[in-house]
Formats: sequence, structure tokens, C-alpha cells
Amino acid sequence: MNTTAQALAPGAQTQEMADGFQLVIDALKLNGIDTIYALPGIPITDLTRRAQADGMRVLSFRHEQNAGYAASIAGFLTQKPGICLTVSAPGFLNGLNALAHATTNCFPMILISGSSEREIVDLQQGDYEELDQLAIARPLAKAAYRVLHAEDIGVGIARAIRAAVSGRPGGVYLDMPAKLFAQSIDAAAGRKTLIKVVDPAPKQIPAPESVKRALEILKSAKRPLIVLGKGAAYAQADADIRSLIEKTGIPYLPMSMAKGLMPDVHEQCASAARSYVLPEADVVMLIGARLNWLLSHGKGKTWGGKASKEWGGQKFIQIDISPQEADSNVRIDAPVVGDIGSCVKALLEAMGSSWPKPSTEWMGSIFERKSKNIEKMAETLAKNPSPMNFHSALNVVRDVVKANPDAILVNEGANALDFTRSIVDMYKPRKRIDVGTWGIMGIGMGYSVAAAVVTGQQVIAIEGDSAFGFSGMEVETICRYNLPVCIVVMNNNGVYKGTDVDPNGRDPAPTVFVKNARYDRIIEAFGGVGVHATTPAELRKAMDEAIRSRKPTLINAVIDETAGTESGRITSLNPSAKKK
Ligand code: ADP
Ligand code: TZD
Ligand code: MG
Repeated sequence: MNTTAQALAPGAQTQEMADGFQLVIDALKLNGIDTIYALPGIPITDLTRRAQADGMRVLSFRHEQNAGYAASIAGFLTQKPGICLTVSAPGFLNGLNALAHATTNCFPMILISGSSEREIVDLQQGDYEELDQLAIARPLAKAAYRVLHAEDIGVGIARAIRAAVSGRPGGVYLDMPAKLFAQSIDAAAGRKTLIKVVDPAPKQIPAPESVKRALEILKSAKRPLIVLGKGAAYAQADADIRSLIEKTGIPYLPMSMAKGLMPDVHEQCASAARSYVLPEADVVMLIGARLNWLLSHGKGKTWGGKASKEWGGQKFIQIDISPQEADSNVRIDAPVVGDIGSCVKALLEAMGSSWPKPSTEWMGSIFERKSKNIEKMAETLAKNPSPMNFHSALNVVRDVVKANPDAILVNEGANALDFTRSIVDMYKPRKRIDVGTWGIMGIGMGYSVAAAVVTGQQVIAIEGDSAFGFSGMEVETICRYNLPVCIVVMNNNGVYKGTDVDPNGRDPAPTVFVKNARYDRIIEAFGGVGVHATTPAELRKAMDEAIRSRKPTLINAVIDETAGTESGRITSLNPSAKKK
């Protein structure tokens, strides 16, 4: 503990003191948290300095939203809460988006914000950066706490850690008024107040009867299907999930961030036959995936229902840590509530040594559709149009990821997202991180920084040009920390396409950006490598070189501005496009 000696009255012994800053740092370190994603300023500047001096990694960002997204994905990748540290009012609000994002996506994260003087804030007397932050954070966080006294810092951090990682993970807000940091207490007494959290995310063992019920339904299936969600990726139960899938022989469909949990090229992977297996399956086992909009709420035409809200007739087994998740959209015939590691283990044990494989008829029909679609896609990928389109550019990314399966793929945009997800195969768990449950733009550079920092692996960020703009200034951060991040901006001159025009001929259309922008030059301002790529060959060369050198690189990949579609794959959600 780095403490200050304070002189007392003459003759008295020197008393070792610790202040609030120190107790926060010590409490985090005691719990194995060694990294903070931050943006300094009153009242937390010294917290960032002292945390760094004490050996913590302090990554300083250009905007709190990006620090927050970094913290949230660090939580997803490590199962430890990612820490985002901000100043009061505006800094807090900038970080809040990421806190809500963490809660929505079930990522463990703690937003620690400095705040202004309670007495003044509560009487609304107009303090510097006055805002009732705790009240604002509460509805967006899994939990929200305020610490007023130095001796409560240990409890505050312990509660925040438990709330973030136990049960269904989420975002936690921790309010720390400026006065807290300057409070001094006796160092030895302070040390005793710190809590090392024992078993922060306790296992939750499923009830044996729920396991039995699930297996009976699964056994009765003629056309079973497993859907893997990002909860399954988060759980880090990779080997058991693989055993379950291979032992049962059931085809599986990975949700976006569960791609690679099982290799996309595995023979049981049904991604390329998605629109066939969803309506055809008679029993579907969801593992860490919610039946939200991304799965058409488990009903309607996608699932074989006749009308848009009609149930398709399949039975659902749902493995989830949240007991409230079942029946959120359709009836869940067999909820299995527990952590995925324990649930999958229990299923494997209860299954015994032999399990009937799905019929060759079911597997054969999937294989047939899959092969056809993969063949069609291969033809499209092999084309080399000029200008380059999403397919010819992503064909390169596909090869590069295949050759570098440990690299982490960050992905956002509309077409740039949807095409990447369907074209670029993933081979290992937790290697694909993207816009998540909200389909949010702006995660790109924050995710890239955190992924590089917590894994040490090469990061490849495939970014729509609009998407990139939300966090683009963080290329300075990437250069400053010299991180192995290769950003590819899929530059089609705008949101979805670059072809819209103002019917009145006055302004650029709302979806269109400066034509032929040179995003590559942005990174050059900070000493990174910028490349302008107009052909797949140029793109390949630049990506290979970025990965070989591990230098911060931004490749401006010029994409045909007519190539995209409105809203990518989710055109149907767009009210104006629907009218057409
Ligand atoms: P996707 O978007 O990939 O479909 P979702 O975010 O919708 O995934 O769903 C993830 C689900 O996983 C959530 O319902 C969450 O409660 C659950 N979950 C997260 N971690 C665990 C875990 N360790 N064990 C069990 N369920 C988990
Ligand atoms: N703001 C936020 C925070 N999230 C969003 N999802 C949007 C706005 C709306 N939006 C999308 O859903 S995709 C997108 C926006 C602005 C950008 C699409 O353009 P792009 O990708 O250049 O990133 P493509 O390849 O041109 O489609
Ligand atoms: Mg674009």
C-alpha cells in the first residue's frame, strides 16, 4: 500500500494514512483487476495517475463512450468486470451509453464516475458539473451504488464486482463523489475494510428434473437444432459444449458472437442453411441465446409460422442463467436454469454413453442446402469486379482470418456487418465481437483497444465508413499504445450506400459522406500506417503486412458505392423502406 505519513503532535508516533484514491486502487487490485479504461479530469485525474504508478494498466481514451465499450468487451472476454472511469456529469453521460450496452448484452462492467458535492447537487445549487448521476444510472444498470466514506470503499467495490459478474452479468454503476477521494483514514484500518470477493460468480447447478425434462424432449426430436448464443461464448465452457454437440450429432446455428465457439466449417454447422433449419426443426435447444428480435422472437415466418406472430410449432429447450428469460416470447417447454458450464455438464452426464444421432434424412437435407448455398457464395466470392464490392473485399478478409484464426475480429456497420458475418468463417471461441443486441454503431475502436490489451492478439476491425466515424478518433489511442490493430474501413461513401441525393439539390443526402474520403490519412497523423486499397490484391497485401508487422494500420478499402442495400439484412425493420 502506497500511503502517506502524517506528522502528528510532537512526541506522538507518525501515523500511516491512506486516502480514498489509494483505497479504490487497492480494492481493485485485491480483486485481480489490473486494467482501467479511463478519461481523466476533475475529480479522478489523480486516480488515473496513481493507478498507473501502482502498476495498473490505465488506458486513456479520447471519448468516454469508447472507454466504456472497451470496458464492456473486456468483461465479455475475461469474465472479470471491465472498469470504465470517468469524470462527472458530461463524462458520466458519455460513459452511460456503454453501461446500458453492457447491461443489455449481459457483459460484466463497472462504470466508476466521479461526481460533484452531494449537498450542492441535492439542493440543485449549481455545482461544477452538477448532476444526480446515481438516479440516472439506476434504470440502465444491473445495480447502482454510491460510496460516501473512505471506509466503505471496500464494500462498494465488492458489491459492484458481485453484481456485475454473478447470475446474468451486467453493467454496474459506482458513484464516487469528489470528497471521497481526498478523505484520509488510518492505513491499517483502511486495509481491514477491503474485501477480496470470494467466489464472485458462484456456479448455479441446474435442477436434475429440469435436465431430465430437457433430455426427454431432445430425445423425442426428429429434427433437432441447437442455437448457440453469446452467453455460451461468455461462459467459457468450450470443451463441454463441443462434446455435447458432437456426442448428440445435432446441427447447430451460432448467433453472431457465438461464431467460432464451434468452427464455422464444422460439418454440423447449419449457418449456411439458416432459413431452412429454423422453420423445419421440431425441437430447438437454445444455449445462452435469447429469443429476441435477432431470432424473430421465436415465431412468425422465420420459424414456420403462417402469420407474422404465429408460433411455428416447435418445442424449445432453453439453457440460461436467468430464470426470467423463459417464456419471454414463446413457450419454453424445458427451461434449464443454471450457468452454462454446469448445465452442459449435467446434460452430458445424464445422457449416458450412447445417444441416438439425428436421422440421416434431417442431416442430409441440411447438408444439401448448405452445399448449394456455399457453392453459390464461392462463385460470388471468386468474382473480381471493379470497383471492388463487399464480396470481393471480404473474400480477402476471409482468407486472412483463416490464416490467422487467433486474431480477434471486430465488426460494425450495416452491409459491412452483415456481409462479414456471413462470409468470414470463425474458427475459435470469442474471436468475433460486434454490434451485439442493440446493433449499435460505435463499438469499433473501443473494442479493438480492449481486445488487443486483454488478449495480446492481433485485432482485425472490419468497419463500415459510417460505423468507423463514431469512434474514429481512437486511432490516436491505438497508435499511442502501439496496439496490433488492423482497421479496414469499407468505404462506400456513406450509410448503406453512397448514391443518395437531395431531391432539391441543395445539400448532400443524409446518408452520404464526402466522396472518395481518405480515411487512411487519419492514422498517418499519429504515426500509424495508412493504406489506400482499391483492389483485393492491394487489400490482401496491406492486411498481410499489418499482421506481419503488428503495426497500427488503417486500410481505406474503396467499395462500389452502389453495392450495399438499405439497412443491410434488416431492411424489413425500416418503416420507410417497408412502404416501397
Ligand atoms: P445472442 O445475442 O448471441 O443471441 P443474447 O445476448 O441474446 O445472445 O443471450 C445471452 C444469454 O446468455 C442471456 O439470456 C444471458 O442470461 C445468458 N447467459 C450469459 N452468461 C451466462 C452463463 N454463464 N450461463 C448461463 N447463461 C448465461
Ligand atoms: N446510431 C447508433 C448508435 N447505432 C445505429 N445502429 C445507428 C445509429 C443506425 N445505423 C445502423 O443501424 S447501421 C449504420 C447506422 C448509422 C451505419 C451503416 O453505414 P456503414 O455500413 O457505412 O457503417 P455500410 O457498409 O455502408 O452499410
Ligand atoms: Mg458505408
